[in-house]
Amino acid sequence: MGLTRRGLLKRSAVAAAAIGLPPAAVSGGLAEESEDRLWYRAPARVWTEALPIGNGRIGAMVFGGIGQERLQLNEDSFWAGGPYDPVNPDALATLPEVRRLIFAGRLAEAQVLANARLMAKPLSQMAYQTIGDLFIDLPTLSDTVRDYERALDLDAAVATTRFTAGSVRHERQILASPTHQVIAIRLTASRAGALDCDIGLRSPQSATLAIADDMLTLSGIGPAQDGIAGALRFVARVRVLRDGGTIEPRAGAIGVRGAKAVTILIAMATSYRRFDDVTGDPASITEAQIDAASGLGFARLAADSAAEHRRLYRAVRLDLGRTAVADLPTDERIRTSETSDDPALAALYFNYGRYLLIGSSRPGSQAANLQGIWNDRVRPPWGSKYTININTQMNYWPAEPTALAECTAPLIALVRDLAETGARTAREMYGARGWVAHHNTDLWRATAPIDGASWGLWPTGGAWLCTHLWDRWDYGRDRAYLASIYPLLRGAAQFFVDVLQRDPKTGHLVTNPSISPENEHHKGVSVCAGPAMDMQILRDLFAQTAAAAAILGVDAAFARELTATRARLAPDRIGSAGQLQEWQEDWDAGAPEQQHRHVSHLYGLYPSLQINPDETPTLAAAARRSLEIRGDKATGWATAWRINLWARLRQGDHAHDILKFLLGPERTYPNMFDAHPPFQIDGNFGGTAAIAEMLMQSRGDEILLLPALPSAWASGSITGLRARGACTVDLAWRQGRLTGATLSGAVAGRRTVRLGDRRATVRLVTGRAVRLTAASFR
Ligand code: FUC
Repeated sequence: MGLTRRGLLKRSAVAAAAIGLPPAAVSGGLAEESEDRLWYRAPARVWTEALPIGNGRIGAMVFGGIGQERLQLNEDSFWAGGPYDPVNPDALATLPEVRRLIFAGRLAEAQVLANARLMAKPLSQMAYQTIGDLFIDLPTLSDTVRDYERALDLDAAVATTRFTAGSVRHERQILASPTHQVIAIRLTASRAGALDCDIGLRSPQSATLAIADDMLTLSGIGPAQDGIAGALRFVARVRVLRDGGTIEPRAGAIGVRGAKAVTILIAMATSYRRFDDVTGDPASITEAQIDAASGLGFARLAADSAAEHRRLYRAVRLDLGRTAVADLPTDERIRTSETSDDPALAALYFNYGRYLLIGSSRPGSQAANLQGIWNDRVRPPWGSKYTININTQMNYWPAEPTALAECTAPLIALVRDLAETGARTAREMYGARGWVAHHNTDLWRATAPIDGASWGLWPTGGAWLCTHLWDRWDYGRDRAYLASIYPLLRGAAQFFVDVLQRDPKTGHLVTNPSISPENEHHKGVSVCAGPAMDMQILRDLFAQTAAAAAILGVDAAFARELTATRARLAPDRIGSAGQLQEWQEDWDAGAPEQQHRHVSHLYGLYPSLQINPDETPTLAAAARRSLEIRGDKATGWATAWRINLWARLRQGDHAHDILKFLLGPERTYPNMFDAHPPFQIDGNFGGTAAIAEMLMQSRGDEILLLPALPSAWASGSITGLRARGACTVDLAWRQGRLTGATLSGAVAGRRTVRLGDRRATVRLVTGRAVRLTAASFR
């Protein structure tokens, strides 16, 4: 079919030249087409074979059918329910008794009481929704065609479908424009007059469809859930523009006959403005978007959209080498990946992760939820919402190191909202100042504990999110930004200053009540005081808040209070199996699920920098022991977390073994979406972060080059990685050895660069690159 891919990317050669290598070091030749693509020889039969496009806010899953094309459609502010606020009115009065029972060791009783009187009502949160589907029926095409191929070009952010029917070559290009806020579809036929199609919209929502001339308008209202009425109005508009032929209304569709080409534009919006305001006007928003895009033409839409996508996507280039397997269609590569030698598949997974983050989280959009923005259900798994005891955080792990800092804007905006809704939960549930968020939130920014105490009674979700706000500072070093988020850190820290309890057994300060997400220490019992993860998160929160106050020259007394409170938090402990203890007491060995997916107590090793082989080798060894006991294989996201942890322990081959499992067919669907299972996007993002973590790590002013390079990636290069301290790092290696590195900093200063046990001290000067070779290290 002439469709297999040959040679490596031109840009890899350019990247190699930029760090002083001959192009041959990374490239086997020049290619005319992007290597960064997923491609297939048959249409998608199921949703997890379809290909995602997205502009952060709106997106579609493209099936690539022949006689019928299907685009499943999403808009990221379309959720069930409406503004609601679920604090349990009995909680504040019940809290002292729950605390007392926990400190008395009567944990099962405490859990029963917590379930009865602390948890939110309703007990669940609202679910993210699908808008519905666009169908393009092509009645004159049979399903027997030649030279079929569908692909997703990650660099251009375009999904394509191509085939030959009779003597006519058909082609479709589909994109979600970040610049013009429409999904645009271009259908062409190589012979004038050969294109016949009927374009229709269907929705599982309560909605009506209007057809007028060249426009379909679907208007509806979101569903109710758990007694919360559906409050969001939504509109999806489709405009059909043709080159040649005729256009006519048909039953529930717009018919085009005898065209040479057809352009279809889709706009979608809801009435959501804020968690407490649903007065937006989706009818006029979508009308204006469609009108503005209609005059531009597909070529201009595609060029603008690709340029804006590439501004972010091309910031990083990764080459891990290439074998002949890389010529195969993507689904075949995934199917055989656990036994094949396909380093380029890991690079594709990394590129896809960055593509997915750009496509599901951009300034002005909602934060990427459990499925990014891609969901075909009205009752999706776990509501496709924000689980903030790991999953939402993992979505953003690759953002800073892989140069997508801009994509964190929606997460920061989410935390800004939580600081408002969470202030009420802090006050009414805990009688505390500041703000709190438990293990889940949704579009309405609900913050009270849900789902039952063994999942939801965990007060540190918001505090963990705050560490992402700090990381944005640490990677970017923008003081105005730090000033803008400081009140959020302060409020999160304030809450814990008010609610921490003195453990009568040890005298340390601990959270109470809490859990170690979502693990049971005894059969059926999770509630406890001071799980290791809480203590670790609070050490970060207090240190980062105090550091921010010092940098900004504000709140000196509060910063001192935080430093003093931090010193009284219960320390990490090592248990009888040599493991890092998950709880204050050494319950680990008797806990019912030894291989539990969550590895909450290892937060200190990754993503936090508190535990590391240099400064805390004993704790790092204990963390390793815990990791060995937990095992390598888990759900998608939990597998990805383990890879990051092994990378922090600098065990490249072990990390790579687990990565192989993540990329295999049990944890990766044919469309490369992560399989929890079912689909959950966090594994994609955690895997992407892990690949970066294997190649480069940074801590304070230290940068570690190739800290966990596996033997399977003997030669390769990466450009554009970001280290803490506003520094860009390019690297190349051959036969497992560094051949060149380039550091360039936006902030001047000294950096210690490490290669294994050797070090090089580098003085960064703004705007000037520093080049290193293996010989630079002593
Ligand atoms: C947490 C995890 C589950 C799942 C859910 C969305 O509850 O323990 O595995 O990922 O979030």
